[in-house]
Amino acid sequence: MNLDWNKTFQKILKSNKIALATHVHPDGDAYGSLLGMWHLLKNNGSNVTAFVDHTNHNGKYSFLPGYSELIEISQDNHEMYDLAVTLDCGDKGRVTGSEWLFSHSRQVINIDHHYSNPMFGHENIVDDRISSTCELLWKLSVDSKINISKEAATCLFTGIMTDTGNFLYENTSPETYRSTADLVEKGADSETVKFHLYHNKPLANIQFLGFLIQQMQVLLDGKVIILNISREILDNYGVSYEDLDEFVAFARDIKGVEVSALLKEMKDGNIKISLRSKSYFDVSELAQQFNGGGHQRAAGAVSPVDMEKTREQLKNLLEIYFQEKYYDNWNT
Ligand SMILES: [Mn+2]
Repeated sequence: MNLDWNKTFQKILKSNKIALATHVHPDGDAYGSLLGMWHLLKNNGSNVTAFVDHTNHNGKYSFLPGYSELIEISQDNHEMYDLAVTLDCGDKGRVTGSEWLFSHSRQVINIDHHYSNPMFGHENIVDDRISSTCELLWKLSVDSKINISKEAATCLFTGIMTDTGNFLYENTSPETYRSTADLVEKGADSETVKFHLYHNKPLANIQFLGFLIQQMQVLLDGKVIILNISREILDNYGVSYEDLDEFVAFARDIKGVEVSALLKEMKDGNIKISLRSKSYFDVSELAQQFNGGGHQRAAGAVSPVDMEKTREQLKNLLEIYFQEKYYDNWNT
């Protein structure tokens, strides 16, 4: 671990009034790192507030300890913070209440693991080789010898589980397993996490999955699957935004598929693109073609043109990538 990062982490521990935030449409690593950091700082005696935007959220992560203490971001809040820490945010625009947060804090520290992170903080602890922001927080805590409470451990454990796809993805290193073992030893409530994330799926989601499977488009000799979801369909099934991740992962897991894409019509008419790949395709590069970003195996972007045009652009780009960059992988 970079020595400067430990210094930066010490600086957070010594700061007076701290605001924490994560990205919009938070996932398990976002909530896990936000609440994990909140518990670490509370235990350290810091004055800390964790901010969220719960709009369009179904409370999938409301079992996490400290969830009810999260504060909704509000433009009416005129407090100034000595320090803001952003967690798991791949760029400044993805930070919840980004403008408000940057104008109400004297300094911003960016803690993240996205490969395309442009280092938007005054100081940055960004390691794209690590599985999750939660694993990074675990490492920073262990190196600075601060106490990890069982509440903090449960939160960090959750982010590691979700960002590694339960240790299936190649971002899972020996250190990832060590961090998880250590968190369980420190009291992480793995049973509760497993129940809420994997054994408690809403029936509507499974029915929706049935619909998606019926209408999925198999392209490029079965190497690619595209799923598209109109606003109307999503409303009809009552499936929430944060649950869509598992559907795109489901399509990627099919034999022979390298890339899966989910195109979702948003309220403003733009199309949200979620991309996943299995073993060699760098989908963050593909997402960048749509001004998005992410990781090599999971990335996303927003397209300003309609569903039909977005799908055509995506199809054409995929074809070019497979013919040029990934030609050698074609028959594998
Ligand atoms: Mn993450």
